[in-house]
Amino acid sequence: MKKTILSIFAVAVTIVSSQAQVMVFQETFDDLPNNTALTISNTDLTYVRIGTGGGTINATSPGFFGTGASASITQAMSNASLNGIGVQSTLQPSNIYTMAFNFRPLDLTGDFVIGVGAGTSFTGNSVFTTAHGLFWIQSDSGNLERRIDSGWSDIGGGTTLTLNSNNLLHIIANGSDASASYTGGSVGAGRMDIYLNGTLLDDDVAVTTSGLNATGFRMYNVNKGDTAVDNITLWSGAAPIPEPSSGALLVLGGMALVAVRSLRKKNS
Ligand SMILES: [Ca+2]
Ligand SMILES: [Ca+2]
Repeated sequence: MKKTILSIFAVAVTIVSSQAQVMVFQETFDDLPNNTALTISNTDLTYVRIGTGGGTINATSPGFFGTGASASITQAMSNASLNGIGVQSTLQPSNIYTMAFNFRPLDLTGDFVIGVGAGTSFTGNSVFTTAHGLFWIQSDSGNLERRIDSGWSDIGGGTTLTLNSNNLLHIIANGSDASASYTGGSVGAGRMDIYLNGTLLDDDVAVTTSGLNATGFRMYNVNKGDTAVDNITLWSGAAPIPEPSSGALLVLGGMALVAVRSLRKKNS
């Protein structure tokens, strides 16, 4: 009898973990013509904002990541309010969220900020509210940092991004009160795993706000933290980093692109 109960329990656990991750958002920008301004109509975004300082949030085609277009968020000047994109309050509420996206620093003068969270302050245009982010991460002039209470802490003990380099950030944030597992790892209650280009930089570090049911995301730059982004994907639940084979293909694709570009330069 005991054995039967245990088997049933094992099946139940399997079902729960297999349902744990649900892709709730993906935007590849692929079909947008070069220099098209991103809007909430021609993308799945619900928030596209250019602040008082001007600048552009445009498609770049061919993009920086694969064959389709990518998006570039740029500012005309520093000391201006934010330029950014996101989805407000419409994603499936969950206190465990995974976010993955490609990004490429185009200007390391300022900051590029990424958050997954909830609430009107979270998606407001002024200073963000720490309490409304399940997590906040930023590139502070190229130094990767995560938000802790009222300050920032270095990711991976200090990680410097290179100008015009292609990167893949993958964050698994668990704001629930129980540990969560995914293929290749696990993340404790109130903790997150942060991968850059497939390497685990921070293992089980504190999320910004535990217990928060996230319903949106945003990414923006201030003070000219100009950045190209692509393949923005969010899952409710803990989603594993892609298989090494597809990751390797991505890197190989990037290298091929660089090779073609340098070849073009030589030939021109
Ligand atoms: Ca794309
Ligand atoms: Ca972990």
